Amino acid sequence: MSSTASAATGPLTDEDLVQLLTPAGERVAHPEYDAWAADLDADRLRAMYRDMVLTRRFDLEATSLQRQGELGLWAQSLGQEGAAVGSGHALAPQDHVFPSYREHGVAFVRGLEMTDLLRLFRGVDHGGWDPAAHNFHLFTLVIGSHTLHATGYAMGVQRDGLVGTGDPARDTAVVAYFGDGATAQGDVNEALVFASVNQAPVVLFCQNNQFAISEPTTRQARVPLANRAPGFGIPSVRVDGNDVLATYAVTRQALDRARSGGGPTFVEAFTYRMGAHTTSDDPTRYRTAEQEEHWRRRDPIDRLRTYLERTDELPEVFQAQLAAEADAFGEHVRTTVRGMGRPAPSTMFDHVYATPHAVVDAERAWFTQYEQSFVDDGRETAGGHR
Ligand SMILES: Cc1ncc(C[n+]2csc(CCOP(=O)(O)OP(=O)(O)O)c2C)c(N)n1
Ligand SMILES: [Mg+2]
Repeated sequence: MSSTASAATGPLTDEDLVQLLTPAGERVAHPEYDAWAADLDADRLRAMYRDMVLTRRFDLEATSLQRQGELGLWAQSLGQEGAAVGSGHALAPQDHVFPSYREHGVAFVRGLEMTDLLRLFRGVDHGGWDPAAHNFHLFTLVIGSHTLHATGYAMGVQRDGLVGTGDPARDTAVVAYFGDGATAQGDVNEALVFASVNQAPVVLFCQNNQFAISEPTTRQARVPLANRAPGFGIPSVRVDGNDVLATYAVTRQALDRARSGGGPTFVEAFTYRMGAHTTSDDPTRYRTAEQEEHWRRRDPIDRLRTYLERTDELPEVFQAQLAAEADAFGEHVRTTVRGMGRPAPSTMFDHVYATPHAVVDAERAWFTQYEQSFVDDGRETAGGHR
């Protein structure tokens, strides 16, 4: 891959990455994956461009809302929109997604009400939406644990006879998204064992954004992360995650294999977390401005925009409409979040379990008493903690 060739070796090498679009926005041929991107006409590419732009707008609004005290925390997906939107577009309606906490672009493509994602980060509920509404399961913050849930779910799909029937509306795949750091967790390795021996219809999609908080991928592996999968008997592929076309093509092939009964695939989407780990993190403490600039020049949105401009497929009217749509969307996000209010702290006990639970009841009773210790004659005491 000469166009982005770097001196990096080991887990950061870019020599074997599947790429269909160079950082300069040039379409390059690929003997295997061109066929998997052949259905991407100009309309579809503009739709992908729109999804990336609106995902980024959502992400930036959420970051601002955290800074204004409206959210407790936010995990940005800045720079990873290509990997999320490309893979999201490859999904069929009946496929199931098990995200970690940075898959905002996949949520957008699946059609979620995006402000629902922010309820968890505002602390107004435990992070719930109906997973069955869009086959998009809940965000998982316990690193890697959901790869087991996804693999188990895929084994269930298999047992329900929803794999390899040849009916494109019936055959179902499951995809689990996780980070580079997660590949070092026991849970992910156990998921790889179960996925392999059961030939489960699951795509294990690793977003290698080069960091697990401050820990670079070079501290997690000496070889590309995708190299781990063949040891479990799972085929793997490394893709340029900032190339939305290539990510689409690679994921489409992997999902097709899963749905048709060909078993699991491990996809490593090589990308870069352009923002901080979360709003609580300061990446200037552990990486250089030069490195950030290097990756800023590989921005996935710029890359597709350049390609569409080069091919004369991005009319000004489309750009203007998209800018207006992004502004309206931003306004919607801000208004909705501010309208979520601040429920009484005691409501945090309400939906921990579906049925009454002795431990939760005891904690609620203790908390109620504690809260009341700040109240004097029906009025809050001066210096009360609220
Ligand atoms: C089991 C577990 N261990 C540790 C943590 C703390 N933690 C939160 S995010 C994170 C880094 C995860 O890195 P990676 O898997 O690369 O995902 P990324 O945040 O880069 O998307 C860690 C260690 C956690 N949430 N869960
Ligand atoms: Mg990471």
